[in-house]
Amino acid sequence: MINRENQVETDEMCGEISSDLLRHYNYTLGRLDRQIQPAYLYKALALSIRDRLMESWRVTREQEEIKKSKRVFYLSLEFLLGRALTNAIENLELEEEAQQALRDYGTTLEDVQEQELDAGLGNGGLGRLAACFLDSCATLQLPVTGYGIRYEYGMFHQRIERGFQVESPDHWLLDGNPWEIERADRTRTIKFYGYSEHYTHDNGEHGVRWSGTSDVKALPYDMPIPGYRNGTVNTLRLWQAVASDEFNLDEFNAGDYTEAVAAKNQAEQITMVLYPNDSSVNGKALRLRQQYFLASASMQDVLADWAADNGEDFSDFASKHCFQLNDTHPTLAVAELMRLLIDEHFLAWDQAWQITTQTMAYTNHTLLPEALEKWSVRLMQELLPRIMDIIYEVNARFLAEVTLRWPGDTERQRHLSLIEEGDDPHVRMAYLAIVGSSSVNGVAALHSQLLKAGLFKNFYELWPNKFNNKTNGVTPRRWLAFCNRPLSNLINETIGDNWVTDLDKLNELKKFTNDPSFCAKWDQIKKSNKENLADLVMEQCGVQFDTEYMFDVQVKRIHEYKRQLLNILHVIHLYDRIKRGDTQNLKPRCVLIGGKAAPGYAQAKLTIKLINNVAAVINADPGVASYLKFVFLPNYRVSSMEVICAATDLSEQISTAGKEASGTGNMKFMMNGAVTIGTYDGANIEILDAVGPENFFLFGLKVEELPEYRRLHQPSQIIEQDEDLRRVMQLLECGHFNLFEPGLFEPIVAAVRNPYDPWMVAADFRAYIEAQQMASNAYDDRTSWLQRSIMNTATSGRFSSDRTIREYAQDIWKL
Ligand code: 26Q
Repeated sequence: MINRENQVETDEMCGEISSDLLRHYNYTLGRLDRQIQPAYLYKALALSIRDRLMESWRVTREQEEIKKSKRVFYLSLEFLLGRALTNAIENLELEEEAQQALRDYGTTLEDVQEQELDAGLGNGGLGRLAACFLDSCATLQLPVTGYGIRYEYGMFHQRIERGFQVESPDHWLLDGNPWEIERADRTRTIKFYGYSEHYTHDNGEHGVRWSGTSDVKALPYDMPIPGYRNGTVNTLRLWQAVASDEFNLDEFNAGDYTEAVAAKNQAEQITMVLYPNDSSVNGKALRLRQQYFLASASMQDVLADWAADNGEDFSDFASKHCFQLNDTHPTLAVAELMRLLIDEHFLAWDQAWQITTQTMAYTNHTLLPEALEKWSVRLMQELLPRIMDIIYEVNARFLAEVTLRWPGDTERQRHLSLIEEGDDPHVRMAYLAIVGSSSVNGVAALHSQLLKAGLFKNFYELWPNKFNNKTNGVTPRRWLAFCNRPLSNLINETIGDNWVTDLDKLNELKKFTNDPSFCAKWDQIKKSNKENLADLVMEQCGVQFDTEYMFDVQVKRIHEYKRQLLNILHVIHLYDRIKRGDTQNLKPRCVLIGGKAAPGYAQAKLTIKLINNVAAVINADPGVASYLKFVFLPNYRVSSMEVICAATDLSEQISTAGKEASGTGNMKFMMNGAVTIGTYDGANIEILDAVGPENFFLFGLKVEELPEYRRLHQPSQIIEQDEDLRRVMQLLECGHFNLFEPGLFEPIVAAVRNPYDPWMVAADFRAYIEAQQMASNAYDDRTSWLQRSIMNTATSGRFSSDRTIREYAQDIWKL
């Protein structure tokens, strides 16, 4: 239930937005400009809006303290928030007043919002999911706090030079962040290095303390998370590393000033930069430091609040707390909670373990083996000796349990051990998360199924009840109501506005698929959204997109398993058809690909280069222009998706089956009336199920078919026997797209021809081309296409993160 009872009158504190805006401009920011500067206008508006959040924020916090109800903490190394201004304004229902105030300055909210940099504190899906979840928790008025890291540099900025990705730092805090509040009073101390010291308490009992450490301070910054028009404002607390005085003092005593400053740098490095790899781990010590830093600061923060109210009585702690681990990245929280309870609050192991396992819950986001975190025991021993002790002890007790269940089965013990043995033993973080949690969930039905059958099979046999599914969702506020105003206005006129907090209501749109006037409006809105995207493409790529053409879009991180390459092969195939005059049935398209490649991922970077080279050939050929445009949109991020998803006709979700855990872009496109062309993978399966096969272009091998096909896979034979694929490969191999860069794309050609190609590109080519032709034909019949588009929006209710969060709240958090 959404209510407004804690909606606070802020009138006493705030005047009109327009007068506050002026006050902040002149006094807070100290500007005396004759000519209004847009960057400062944005800031003054943001501060005016923030003022209006403050009172509700305080009240939300106070009411939580009074209620003493169970609280949930969402622990994540990433929160990909994007922009905050429009989101806050819309959630507070201040749009008209803000627009009115901006009119005095001859500008609009749309223009001012462009001044805000995205908060890019995440790589992609996992980070954006955390942001959507916080939005839903605030909207559902659930007592959920986010804990994360305040990276000085977020996700890198991508630009394209000579077709290649070039990264530059994203110094997003350079001009200050009007949305954050520093909370110096809540600073925590984080230990590193040192050793475990055993001692005897006064009462004769044995105790351990972590001594001889180098400490780093964790300084929190709070960001407000407003709910949708309900007076609730939750908190995202982001930790920044600051050198501690003691840290410096030691060095000063040694008399070396420069060493001291260097040490300060080392401490503050911890939160300097977000690691930009999203699908493989790198084993860097700094990343481990980040993970422990977040885990320790957050667990100390929660325990300090508890101890302030309850002293050393932890008997009720487990019933009042839940910690949701966003992948294994914050999993050291399991060991850290044990350490704090045992070493600092003097609980016995068994009580501490019961509290820990009852409060922790783990979400897995990947099946790719290279993305499973493992940390070298040697590294952990050195950096976090006391934590390593605890992990060994957890493992010993766990393996004893395994032995009881399967006596004498040493093979199974070896497989289940938290430590992967060998020359260089490693801690298996997913195993620590499973053993330390009461819930383990995947992020789409297929994914959760595959976890039980494959990766975590042994654990599933041991604890079948821990395992569950929570299919991802996205917030319908940002991803429909705010990013697609024209469409949401039409929906409001047609079925009312309850859908914003009850997305299943969109089902009522089904009735209008045969209403010509409704369909005409739907068509018109898509067209005008396409004009916005065409403007962006012109500005960023210098290519003219024609809004009559089908807009065919794939935006996501660049990875081989996501198969941007398959998309490129289709584009080359269309180009080839045009060049050889096979244009019957060929319907015009604008194809857009966007996304960042991890800086160390050579094949992904080469894929970007190939897109740009193919695009250059296609867009330079006047004979092709009436059928095909192709671009790579640089620096894909949250704020570009807000324009893109509203303007897309065809959504590309074409991963190799079993590789995409869920996908969430697929849901944003669907909500905005795009039709999916996709494989039977992740949440695509549930999208297909919701919208029906006539409104989805399904193709490709299924998970259960893959092993057999892999065994027999002979790409060169497929190429030989498929005239179209042969011609496409011919164009690639003869250097048609790299006349002056000979051999450049050999690794890509080799990948397609590789009989062990893990991504099975050649195997799915024919099915993909046929599905694409069906999509083209369908688009050509505009009336039925509109029905498909409406049906996609109408059946997207299940993919609201409100639904997902209700499931977490009920099944895992027990709120
Ligand atoms: C780990 C260790 C060291 C450095 C980096 C990392 C790291 C960072 C980010 C590993 C993975 C990620 C991000 C993964 C991710 O975004 N996964 C996606 O999660 C989505 C939300 O559940 C799913 O929809 C996608 O299918 C999944 O790929």
